Amino acid sequence: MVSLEEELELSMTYENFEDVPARKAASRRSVEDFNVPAAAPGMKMYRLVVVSFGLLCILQAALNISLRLTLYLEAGCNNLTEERDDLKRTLENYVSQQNSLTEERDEMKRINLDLEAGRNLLTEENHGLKRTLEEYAHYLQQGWVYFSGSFYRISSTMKPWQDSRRDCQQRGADLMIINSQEEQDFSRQYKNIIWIGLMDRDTEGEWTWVDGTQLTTSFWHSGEPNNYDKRNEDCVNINHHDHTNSWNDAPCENEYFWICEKKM
Ligand code: MMA
Ligand code: CA
Repeated sequence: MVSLEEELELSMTYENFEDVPARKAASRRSVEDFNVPAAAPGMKMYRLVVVSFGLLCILQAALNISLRLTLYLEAGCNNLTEERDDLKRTLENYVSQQNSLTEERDEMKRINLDLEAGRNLLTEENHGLKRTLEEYAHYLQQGWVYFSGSFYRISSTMKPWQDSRRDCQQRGADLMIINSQEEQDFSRQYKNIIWIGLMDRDTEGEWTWVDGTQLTTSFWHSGEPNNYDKRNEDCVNINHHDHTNSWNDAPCENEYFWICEKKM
């Protein structure tokens, strides 16, 4: 900006180079023009006010923009936070759902294993029952008589005790072992003298069943066992069918009928 004094000075400088009368007139005019001392400070103030106002406007606009930007960003941020929390919840739900599914699957696996084991047991049992059934069918077809868990067969020929036993063994059985009053009564229905699976051949006086067990409940006829007439009577038969106590000891070489038992 050029001050008034400077302008005057410039005008005076021009006078040296240009047309002097014209310069003089201009200089006079200039002095007249600037001869209003009250107008300069007002103008300054005016300009200052305008500039200040402008600056204030710019500041206000900047403040508005920054405020709006802040609000906008804050709203966006809140939205994102909500969205993130939503996603977190969804993820947690998925995780817990997956955990419960995993547990369910493991439980199913255990149940499946149990069921498989159960099925295997049943299959085994089924095979066992099949074999038993086939055995029952077999002995019934061969004419054996079923009584209280065993099949029995009376021979149609007579043999010594040892040969009788061998015959039973060849049929998958052995000579009869009597364990109860019921079995004893059952054995008395056959009216011939019949060998049973009892003897004291190994140790005299120590009566042993063919399965290796010692005699406990006995049904000796009165006076027996007696090794009659100092004979070696080491094998036992059912002799006195009309008595509950029907057993007699006799020489093993004697030939009698015999009764086989197949325990089922
Ligand atoms: C028969 C024989 C013996 C038995 C007596 C009992 C004669 O012999 O069976 O073993 O002890 O009878 O009288
Ligand atoms: Ca005897």
